[in-house]
Amino acid sequence: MVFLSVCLVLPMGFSSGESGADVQTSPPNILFVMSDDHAYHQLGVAGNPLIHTPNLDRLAHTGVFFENAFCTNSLCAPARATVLTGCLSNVNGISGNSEGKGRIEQIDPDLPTFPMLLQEAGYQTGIVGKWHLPHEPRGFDFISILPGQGLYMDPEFIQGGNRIKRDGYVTDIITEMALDYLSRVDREKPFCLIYQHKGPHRPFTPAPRHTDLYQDGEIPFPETFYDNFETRLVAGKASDMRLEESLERDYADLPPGLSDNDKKRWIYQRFVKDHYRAIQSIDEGLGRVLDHLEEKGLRENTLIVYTSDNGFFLGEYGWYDKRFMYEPSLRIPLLVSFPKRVASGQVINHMIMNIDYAPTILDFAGVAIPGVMQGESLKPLLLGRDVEWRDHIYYSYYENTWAMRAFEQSQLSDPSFNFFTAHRIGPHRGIRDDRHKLIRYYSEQDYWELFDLQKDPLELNNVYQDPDYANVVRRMTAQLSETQRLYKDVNTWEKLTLPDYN
Ligand SMILES: [Ca+2]
Repeated sequence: MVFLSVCLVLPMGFSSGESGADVQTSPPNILFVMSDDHAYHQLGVAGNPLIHTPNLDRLAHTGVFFENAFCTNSLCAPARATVLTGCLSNVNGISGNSEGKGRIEQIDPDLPTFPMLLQEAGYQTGIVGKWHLPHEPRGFDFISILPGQGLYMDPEFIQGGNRIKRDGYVTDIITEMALDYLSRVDREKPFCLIYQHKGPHRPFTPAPRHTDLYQDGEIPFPETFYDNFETRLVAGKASDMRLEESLERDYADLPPGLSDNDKKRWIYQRFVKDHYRAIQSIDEGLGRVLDHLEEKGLRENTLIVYTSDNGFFLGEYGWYDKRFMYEPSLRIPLLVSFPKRVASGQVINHMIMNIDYAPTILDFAGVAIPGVMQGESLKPLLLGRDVEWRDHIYYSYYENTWAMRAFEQSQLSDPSFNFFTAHRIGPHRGIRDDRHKLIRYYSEQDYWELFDLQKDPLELNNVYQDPDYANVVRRMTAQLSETQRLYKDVNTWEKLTLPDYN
């Protein structure tokens, strides 16, 4: 494989780039925890006064809370591939969610992933929980994963080539698997455990013990709940994102006879509360895992990362789901704790992308970061060093590109084909700095948006045509082109192949 020639494994006992008092005595253990569709602001530490996340907050307080972490393609499978490879979708090969849709996609088998490299470096490696990629996990000694999306109650897991049904609630079972793995690790070798939840993904099912949480009172409605999309044409067309149009069928107990507005408000309350409730089990599970690591004396030398694959709209713009480059979908929670090396209680506001995780983990493990990885190690930031850092982040969403192209070329005989209509959101890409965000919907008659995040943090007012912003548009358009070249995200439209409809 290509990457073997570039994979330089440093001897165990020394970490890269360290000297003097910084020298490590043993490589760290890695615990990578990822939930599915956990929005950034659903954290106590992010300032949410309603949600109860004592253990996520505990992780932040014993480590670092990143205020500006972003995904690069807000969708489940692409985000997972990006996390593993440190590469954007256009490089790693996973551009959309593909299971059951007739597409054959996999992570480019020549690309290294951080678990593969850690395994080669002598780590014991395991993955439990959600995987959601169309091929078997590579680089793990132990695998127990949900098939596809998996089920919330009494789910099956794929383990050792067999399907094993487990009784109970999926988040609790995945936590038990993580605890079991941790109790069995060989203490003579470092471990890397990838511990990934299905929750709080749709259908947002809480554990039975949590169904009454947040029962009293009303979740405040977002300021943008009744957005009319006056200056955002593509967003205005995205009817599948609307709560009342997409989630009605999820709730058999929706009271009959409600007006459209009351229905929208009822669905909002129910779905947001269920989302919060599903996070409760994730938080409880994390608490048990942290307790276990502390009891076993493993906490100090374990690098723990908590994140979500993508952000989520929780009623903003009257929407659920993700996909768009707007803040609720773009921004992700990111907590990092490593007591032995990283000072606790830090808040870091540098702009982070999910391509940075793999390089960071390898860097702390003392394993050379392959040149093909597109992210940057966060290690200097975590160690409090003064470093040059990127001043903008990049985003590129692809799903449905092939379907839209096929439709335009009249190759789809049935325009109501399910995959085409579901979440019909055009591919788009853009950049965001600390003040502005530029988005290009390149298949929608080349439609552009510019937001002034300082004056308009809710992104309601597209100022792309405003003469006052002409210089910003000029500068950021050039910067977008440069960034596309940097990340090799050019001509993607042509690279995508059409599915076989027969
Ligand atoms: Ca997701």
